[in-house]
Amino acid sequence: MLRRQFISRLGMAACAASLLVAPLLAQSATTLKAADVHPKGYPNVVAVEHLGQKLEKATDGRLKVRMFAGGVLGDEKTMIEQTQIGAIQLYRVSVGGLSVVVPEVNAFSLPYIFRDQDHMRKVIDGPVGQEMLDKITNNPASKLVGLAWMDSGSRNVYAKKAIRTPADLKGLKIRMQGNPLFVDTMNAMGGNAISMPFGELYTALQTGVVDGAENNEPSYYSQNHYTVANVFSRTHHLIIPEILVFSKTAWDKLSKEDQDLIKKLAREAQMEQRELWNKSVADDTAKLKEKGVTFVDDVDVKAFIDATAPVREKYGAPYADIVKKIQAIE
Ligand code: BDP
Repeated sequence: MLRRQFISRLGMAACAASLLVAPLLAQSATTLKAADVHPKGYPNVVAVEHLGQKLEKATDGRLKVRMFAGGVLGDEKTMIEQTQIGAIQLYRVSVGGLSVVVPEVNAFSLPYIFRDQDHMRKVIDGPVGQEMLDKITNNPASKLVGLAWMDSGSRNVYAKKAIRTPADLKGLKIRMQGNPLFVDTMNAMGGNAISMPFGELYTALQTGVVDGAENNEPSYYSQNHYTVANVFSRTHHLIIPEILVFSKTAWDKLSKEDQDLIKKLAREAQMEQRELWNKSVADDTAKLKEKGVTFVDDVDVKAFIDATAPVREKYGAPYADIVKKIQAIE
């Protein structure tokens, strides 16, 4: 009797447990978590959401993507780590932040390495871009699969005053992404670099912890930085693309067919994001002008190119072969 009661209780408990666990398992088996520091509506976020919708349709709902936008899962560094351990499956990251994990990507983060945005696009769309994605995937320490590229325009300095020459940056504390290459770049440009996470920058600008920062128009607009630093000087010192990566742990659990499908949709997202990007830069620039932001176009770019030559040399030297290939692309 006692034994029967015990078994039936055990059965009930197991049943209750399976009711609890089954949906969780089903959910984690089919719902891929995607993350971004940018908010909903930002081109990268929209492109990944569309990828998710296509994936859901192509697999009859077997694979879905749930987007966690706006940095709700942490800053870039934390989210890279979460992707490596498989807590996030799909992550869009700036190559600037990825060099901690795959040092070679620094070749794409050198100041003035790309002649202009078109040059950068040709590189990422072609064999050199694919080679870099493969380097990410094949590096066992990365624990990431390099899926596709995204555009991030060019980065420009913004502060409360115009920056036309290296002398204009003298004495200004400028926030950079947390990568020694960027810190050296800003110091070579004439400013005093301070690195901090993206999410902390608005307050830092507001409270005067930093005097300025640098980024593209959509980031400057969507983060409201223009309200606290309203002069945007087109220094174009960095044209760093962004990467869509997949957690290797999660990737290895997918079938070859699903992997191929995700790769194909990621390449489509790369092309779609570019269109969204172009529109966003144009729209955001117009809105920023309406809000009274000053755009400085007569920047002495040559002076900044010359000033950063030692940085290109120092950080480019270990990847001279990649640098040569980039430069050879017309
Ligand atoms: C934006 C990138 C984002 C970076 C951010 C930054 O899209 O990935 O986190 O810059 O400056 O342009 O940290």
